[in-house]
Amino acid sequence: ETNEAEKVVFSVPSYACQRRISLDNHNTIFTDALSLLAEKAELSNEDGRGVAFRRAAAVLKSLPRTVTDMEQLKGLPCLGDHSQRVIKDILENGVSSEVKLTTQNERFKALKVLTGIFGVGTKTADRWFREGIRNLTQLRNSAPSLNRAQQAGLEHYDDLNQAVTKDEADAIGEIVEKAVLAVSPRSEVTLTGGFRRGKLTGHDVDFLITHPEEGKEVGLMPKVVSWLESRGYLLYQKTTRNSYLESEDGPGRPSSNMDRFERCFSIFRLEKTERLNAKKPEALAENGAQPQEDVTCSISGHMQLQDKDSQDEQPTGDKLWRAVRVDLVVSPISQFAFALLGWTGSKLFERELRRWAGHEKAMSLSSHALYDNNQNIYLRAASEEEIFAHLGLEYIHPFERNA
Ligand code: DCP
Ligand code: MG
Repeated sequence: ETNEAEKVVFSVPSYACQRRISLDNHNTIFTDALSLLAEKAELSNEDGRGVAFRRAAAVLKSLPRTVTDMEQLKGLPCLGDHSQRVIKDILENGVSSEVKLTTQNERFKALKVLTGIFGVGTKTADRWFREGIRNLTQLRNSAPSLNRAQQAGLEHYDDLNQAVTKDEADAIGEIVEKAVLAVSPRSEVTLTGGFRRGKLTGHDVDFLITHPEEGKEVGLMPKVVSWLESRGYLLYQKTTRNSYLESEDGPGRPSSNMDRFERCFSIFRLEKTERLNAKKPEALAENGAQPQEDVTCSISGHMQLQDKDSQDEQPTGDKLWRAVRVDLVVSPISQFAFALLGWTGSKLFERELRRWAGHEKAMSLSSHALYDNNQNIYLRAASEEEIFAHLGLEYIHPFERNA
């Protein structure tokens, strides 16, 4: 009977956007290894190799059960020689020797720590590594010039490298919604990114903001940011303005994958409430705060918590707040479906959608629009379902975009 199971041959379509990939991954032992090797490639500027490993991992994520025999991989797409060697190594030895070597590699370890700082990319991390910097202590002591983002990133390093929970994402969602409705009552806020795909944790929280009336979203971001800033919710923010209309490459043909929406990269200061920090109910009691259903998101809650600022100075060692990375994006309603699809991810799912559009349909997909290069027209869409239909793809629910 076990023999029977081992003979199971899988069939998988070649583009990740044709597959339903839930969070229920039966092959983490392989996909963790392949993802780590993708990361190693990306840290070495070998992007092509990185994508190859990510595509291989996405094939294994889509399988209905654990791979137990190399025979089962016959006919599967995206599994190159290198990925197959890694899988074989794990099947035979329980671990991949290449992964083991990588995790012990000085450069890999250092670049992981350094690129873990918000605002630090591979190029900067690599320069620091070549200057002999291997960790945060050495970085702090060598005092290279840091930009404002990197300073904030270094200051909040531990918080920002601690996973954000869904509860924390929801608490921030309520604050963002309050801010948006305060400055523009009919505007709408949507949680995107990994949390929209059903993930229970993430490295940040992503929101898309729009207004039901075209044009009314203009000027929204600075007002939202001011509202948040004046109430002490932002530890850092940098807003980049919308450059879509002035871009020369045209909406259907963006020069890069980077979209041109007005975007705010921020670091939120999130108060730890009873709800978010059930382990320390005494912390609130000590500060004289009344336990409340939803302290974080009420104005009164914020006032109480401001009182606590003085308490932060006390040598309790327990911070009463944490830093969380939050991305805000504003889209006009006419582009909302494209922005939602583009900001829900996963990154590989997005890349595969664009590859499918270009190679299979002669269309150009971005987070702003879909252009048909045969008919030379833009294809409108008011929902994600319509975009999948234009692309000739079966609709894939966000929960199944975890490629
Ligand atoms: N995205 C994009 N182009 C960018 C930035 C992001 O297309 N320049 C998309 C792809 C991502 C999504 O937006 O899936 C959100 O970006 P994140 O980096 O936050 O990725 P996730 O939310 O998927 O992961 P995590 O849970 O780690 O935050
Ligand atoms: Mg995210």
